[in-house]
Amino acid sequence: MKISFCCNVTPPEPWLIDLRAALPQAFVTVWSRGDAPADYAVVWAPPQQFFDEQSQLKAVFSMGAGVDALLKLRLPPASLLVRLDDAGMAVQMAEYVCHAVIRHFREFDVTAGDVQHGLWAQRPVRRRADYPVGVLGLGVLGARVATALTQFEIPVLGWSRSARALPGVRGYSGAAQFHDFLAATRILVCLLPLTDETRDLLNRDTLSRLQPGAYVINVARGAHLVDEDLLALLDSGQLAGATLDVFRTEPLPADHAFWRHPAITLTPHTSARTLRADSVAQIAGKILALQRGASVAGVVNLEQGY
Ligand code: NDP
Ligand code: OXD
Repeated sequence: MKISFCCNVTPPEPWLIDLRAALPQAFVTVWSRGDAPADYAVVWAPPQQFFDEQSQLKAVFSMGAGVDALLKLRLPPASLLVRLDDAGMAVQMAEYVCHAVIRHFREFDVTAGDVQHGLWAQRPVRRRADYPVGVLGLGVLGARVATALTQFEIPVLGWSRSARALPGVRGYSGAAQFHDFLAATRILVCLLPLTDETRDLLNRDTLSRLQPGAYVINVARGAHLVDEDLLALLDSGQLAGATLDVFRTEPLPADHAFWRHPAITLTPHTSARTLRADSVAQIAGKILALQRGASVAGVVNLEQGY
């Protein structure tokens, strides 16, 4: 069995070592032009030429959970596209989002600023019931985040395409319930995949439907959010602030207004990192399952786009 590795954002050698250790029967190489056909590919942001040459792949394994960039390419018609299915990302995402929600709800940034100025000032106590958190997307990551948030006794709502029942989470589904979900949300978390249906979903109209003084946390993809609309709503005071981990252009250009906006906290696409050991274990297990003719989780539905 031959596995081709194609990724130029991380040194390949540690991945090759781990893949070879997990699949000693496999021949694992870094792809170069003109290579012989491989059976499986492990990729992040490959060039189109990779798929044009490797047109007989049985399965393509994404080194991330989001496959929007891969779906812009022409994939081998007969190959499965398999995304990372948690692989250690869900707990990181839960840490990141809970931290952002609590930092905002408890006004820890304001207190830190007061302390820096030598000020002993206790903030008025806020009621949890006044800060319902709405999670867009209740998949592998969104469900973990929503469930983690319930531990803090904050009201938690979730929105997904199909109805999802999670203990302690008020579920909304489909376009018909989207506006009701927004109207009931004060802190909005985006964990949707980027598809034709979800691109630009966080815009002036939808963000204006949130409760007054709402807070936005985008950890999914930059293109979910219309940057100018967020800035306008922050500047008008309709929104209280935002924590952003993902951007339309990454790295975020040095002259982008998000860098300097006082109500925006930003991080460099770091909310849930791909963990090599967990990812290799998951990919190797799935390759063995496919070799046995078994089905695997995380196969992307190409029509839905996630
Ligand atoms: P999943 O595919 O497991 O979950 C997607 C969820 O979104 C599902 O609940 C799905 O509904 C819902 N959904 C999709 N389209 C719609 C729609 N049109 N309307 C309503 N709901 C919709 O994805 P993951 O949880 O694994 O990952 C989510 C995204 O997080 C990734 O696509 C990626 O972009 C991003 N990500 C970001 C990272 C970072 O570091 N910032 C790291 C990893 C991922 P249903 O349940 O009905 O199918
Ligand atoms: C992913 C990501 O999709 O890192 O896994 O954003």
